[in-house]
Amino acid sequence: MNDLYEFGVAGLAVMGGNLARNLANHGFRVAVWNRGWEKTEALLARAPEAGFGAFRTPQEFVGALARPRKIILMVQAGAAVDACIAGFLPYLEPGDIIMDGGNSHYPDTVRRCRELSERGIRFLGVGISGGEEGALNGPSIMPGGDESAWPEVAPYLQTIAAQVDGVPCCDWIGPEGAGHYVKMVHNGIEYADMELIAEAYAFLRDGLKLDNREIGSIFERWNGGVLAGYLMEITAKIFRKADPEGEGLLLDRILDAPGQKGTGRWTGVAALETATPAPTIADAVFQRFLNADVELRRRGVDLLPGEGVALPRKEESAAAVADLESALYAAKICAYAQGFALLKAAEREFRWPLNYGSIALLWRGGCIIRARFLNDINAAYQRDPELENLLFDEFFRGELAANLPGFRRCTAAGALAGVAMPAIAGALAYFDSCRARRSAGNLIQAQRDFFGAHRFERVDRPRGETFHADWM
Ligand code: NBP
Repeated sequence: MNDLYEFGVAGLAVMGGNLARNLANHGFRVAVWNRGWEKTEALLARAPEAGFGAFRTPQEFVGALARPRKIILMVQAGAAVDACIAGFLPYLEPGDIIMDGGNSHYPDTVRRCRELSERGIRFLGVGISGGEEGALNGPSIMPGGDESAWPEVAPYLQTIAAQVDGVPCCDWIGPEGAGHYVKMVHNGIEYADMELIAEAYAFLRDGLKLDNREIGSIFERWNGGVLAGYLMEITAKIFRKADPEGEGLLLDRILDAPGQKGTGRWTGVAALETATPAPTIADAVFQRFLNADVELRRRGVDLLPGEGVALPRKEESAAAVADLESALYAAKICAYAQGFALLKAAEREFRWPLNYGSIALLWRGGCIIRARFLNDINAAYQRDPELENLLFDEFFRGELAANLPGFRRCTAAGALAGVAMPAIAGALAYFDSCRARRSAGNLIQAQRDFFGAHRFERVDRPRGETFHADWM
């Protein structure tokens, strides 16, 4: 049995290849397989020291693994995952473990968990964040599914994960699709974080008319404070990257048409499906669509009016920049509050018990949204594991109170200057909606009852008792 491999990696593109190397770097004996041989060959050439066992067929690959077999799939989400499972199944035995480390949509993971458990195979949906660099040096790992498999794979996954303060950024999330759901929400928050930073850039560039050097040093300074995190750090670096093909900054030569692969959209859909307000995350997705429509915007420049009101001159812009920092921080708190509300919705909807504080901890390292601020979120859930909304935590209430004047002034300034800042403005509206003693929902109810006899509740009667008025 000694010549058998202890862990199998299937799918050797950037993520799988690097994850396999990460495992080998930690001393694990790893077998690898890829549908086509080219990627296997390239990996063997790139990492001869890893001692991989490389196999050409699913049968040889599965046969080379010690039982219970532990195989992580690192292939394209969707049909490729089902194809791999179908290819391995004839050679697997009850008790074997398949992990899907790709960005699979959580309903697919729920389905695969159920289908495979009928065959006695233990399936895990394992969210992995951190891109190719994270896969090699320590990603954030979010495993969910058949919990009986967790003690057997934990020594591998927790060893290769990022470590922060001696704690691995990998812990058990919950049943069935919980791991991939949490990864999806991570990506939704990532969309929001990126959009908020991009809106700050737009405000500095188009509202305050600062130049790239000035904007870069502002991001650099912010990365030393409450906004510190990986995205802020790489943003500051982007402002130092010269165009290798000519004069000036590379950023100025990049077409302003953002792409997306769909996980942000899934988060927006999950918010709609679970009736969870997540406007900042949804705005981030919508804004990518709108910005990607370069042709529409080109026509809009000619057709639409809208000269903004000039903001303070450059020399007097320090106060506006301070307000922007407040707005960015407060909006970020709102975006994370929405993300954690989505996790709470999953707990309700799917009966997946989730540990919010632990989820915040495993996002502290390895992943794209890693930031100092996640320690504060963990502390909030330590204070109250059942916290209804992150905004209600005492620490965050204090932070919001301190930053609210700047948040409001900056949002107003952006609107006056004609700079589109939907995520920042939407976050402020979310905040104000969460604190509205009396919303405008009474008028909506009146309208609904007027045109559709949908009935309404009265403030002076018990909840649940409904009324209809003769509006004419
Ligand atoms: P890709 O998502 O580009 O997928 C390529 C891999 O899928 C290749 O190994 C390819 O094999 C394999 N594959 C395909 Br396509 N169809 C297959 C099939 N029918 N049967 C078996 N294998 C098939 O790879 P990646 O960028 O390394 O990402 C892997 C997973 O990790 C994805 O789910 C991705 O969303 C996720 N992820 C990626 C990142 C990132 O930064 N790239 C970050 C986090 C998560 P072939 O060589 O034979 O074509």
